[in-house]
Amino acid sequence: MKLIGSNTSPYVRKARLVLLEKGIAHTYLVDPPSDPNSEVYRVNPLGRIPALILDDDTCVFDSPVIAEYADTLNDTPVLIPRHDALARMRVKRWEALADGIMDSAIVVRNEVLRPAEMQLAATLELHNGAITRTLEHVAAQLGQREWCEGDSITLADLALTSALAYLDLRQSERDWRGTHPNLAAWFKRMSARPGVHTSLADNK
Ligand SMILES: N[C@@H](CCC(=O)N[C@@H](CS)C(=O)NCC(=O)O)C(=O)O
Repeated sequence: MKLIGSNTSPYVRKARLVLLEKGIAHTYLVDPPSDPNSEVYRVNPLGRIPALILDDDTCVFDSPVIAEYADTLNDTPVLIPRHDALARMRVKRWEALADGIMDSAIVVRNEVLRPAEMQLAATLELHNGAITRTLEHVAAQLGQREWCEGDSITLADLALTSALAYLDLRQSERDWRGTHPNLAAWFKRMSARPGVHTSLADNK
């Protein structure tokens, strides 16, 4: 299978982290939609990455669908609980929080790329506020636990890792480590995992 993406997309990083963590053989191809010849336009009418192209040319998108599909391919490890409906919901809810941080950070990124006189302060405030509140929430939920949910790694950990890596890339002025030392310690532990380490090497 082939994962089409870009190194700066947090949704791509999340999908890639799932494939790497589960040891699923794949080719990772940097082929962003900013290139009008990107293969993504052939396989995903939305023209968005990540897109996972299976060997029979089936295309899987978007990142929650890729994560869910990939998780069914093996049990090493199971990243989304299979049988406990509440635990499953909680993992998916962590993913929604992480994706929400990514969504808001991308809105902020696009806004600050506009000429200063065209930037909407209300938009920046709204989305930076959402990120700040969500970081407070996830830090409180995590506390001193080793994993976001349950007693082993799940999609929740990989999604949050990707969201925080994106803040490092685009909002380096945001001192989330200083504000939330427990998140910083958890992220440091996550970063030592081989798959995370590989994926963070190109977070630039
Ligand atoms: N909800 C989608 C979001 C995907 C997305 O917006 N990807 C961005 C890159 S970060 C993209 O492809 N943007 C190109 C476009 O929208 O034209 C997911 O989780 O996969």
